[in-house]
Amino acid sequence: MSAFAAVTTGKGIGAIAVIQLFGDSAEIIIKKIFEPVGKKPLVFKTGEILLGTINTGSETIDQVTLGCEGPGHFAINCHGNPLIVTDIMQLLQDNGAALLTTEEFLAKIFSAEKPSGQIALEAKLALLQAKTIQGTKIIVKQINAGLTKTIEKWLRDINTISLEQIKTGAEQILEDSKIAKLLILGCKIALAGPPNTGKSTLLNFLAGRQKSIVTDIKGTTRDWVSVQCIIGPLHAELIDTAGLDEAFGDTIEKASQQKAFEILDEANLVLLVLDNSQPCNQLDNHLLEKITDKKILTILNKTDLPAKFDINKLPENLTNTVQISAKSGAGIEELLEKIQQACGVVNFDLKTAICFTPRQEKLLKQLKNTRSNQQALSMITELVKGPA
Ligand SMILES: Nc1nc2c(ncn2[C@@H]2O[C@H](COP(=O)(O)OP(=O)(O)OP(=O)(O)O)[C@@H](O)[C@H]2O)c(=O)[nH]1
Ligand SMILES: [Mg+2]
Repeated sequence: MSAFAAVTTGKGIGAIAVIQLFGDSAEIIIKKIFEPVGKKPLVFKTGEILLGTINTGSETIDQVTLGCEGPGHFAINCHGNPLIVTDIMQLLQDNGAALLTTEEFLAKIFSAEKPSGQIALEAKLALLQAKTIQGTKIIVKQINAGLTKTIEKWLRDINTISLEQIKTGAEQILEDSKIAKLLILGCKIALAGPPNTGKSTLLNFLAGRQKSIVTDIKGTTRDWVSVQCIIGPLHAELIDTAGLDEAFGDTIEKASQQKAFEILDEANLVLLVLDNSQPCNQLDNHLLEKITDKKILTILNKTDLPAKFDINKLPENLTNTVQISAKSGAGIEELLEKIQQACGVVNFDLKTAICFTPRQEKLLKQLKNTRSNQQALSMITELVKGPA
């Protein structure tokens, strides 16, 4: 006999909070702690809502409505004061319920609903984490199309398809998943470059408010500053960093530059902001070395001033450029387009087969390196059914 409980509304103060209880012994627990108004005999019918109180035996904790969600599944709608919620959770635990996080709880409910396979179950859970509507759509498409369809085809054709085809297919899914991940979980975009090029001005323009301090003194930004913004289908965290220049020297500047490099390491895309009104020698070698492996979009800023920058002198990996004036907003539309292109999300087909959990990713990586059809078959089966 077991029961599981979780708070399924958001954390913090609210008018109401919902605590859900599920499992073989859920009904027994509810009978112990819930008293209906009017002391009617307790009969639970799926879909019914009862008004009553939650009691410890010696005292009443709260007046609640109790939703009968299904056999052994209840929703206690209590008042949203976190202290009341904690007391009810404690009472449920004292009566034998295991306390779970929302995700853990939903995983139990979804598995009990017997979804049409492991991928459908994982999709339901992954939907909770998606940052954009586009992201939720991609996940939903994996249930009846996308990943599921590809796997079903592999299984159907397992005797005729070559191992090479399966391996290439797995590789393609892993590649496409990198783009889908940006759409589902959001992306980090770092603004980097030499001091005084207009990184903070650009961040403020994109944020629509004065989030970062702007001055004409080199080294104004020290600590990093970030804002969340929507760029087409992307949920992006834009991060302004300290200007990078080897000539700089005090301890604080070194620390802020170190932090800037750490941010660059984690970024999905680097916006390298250069000053179009200054000559090319502003490019710092140390910075160039640090971003060799990154996706880079080079921004030539301050186009409202006379140009001194020779675009032809840019190294090969920096030639994806866009010209803007962060001060006037000229070129910003093109910049937003180019960010989406650089992230590969323009016209991304939502039905593309992708993986969206670490379990799926691990199995696809194994599949990519598999050496026999037999091994491939067991990996594909595990992918669709979950661990044996
Ligand atoms: N004319 C012109 N000036 C700009 C533009 N963008 C920024 N500036 C000016 O350039 C100076 C530096 O701007 P910031 O945004 O602080 O530059 P930064 O790259 O963040 O500088 P650090 O934090 O020192 O690395 C300020 O005086 C801005 O007003 C632009 O598009 N045109
Ligand atoms: Mg700055």
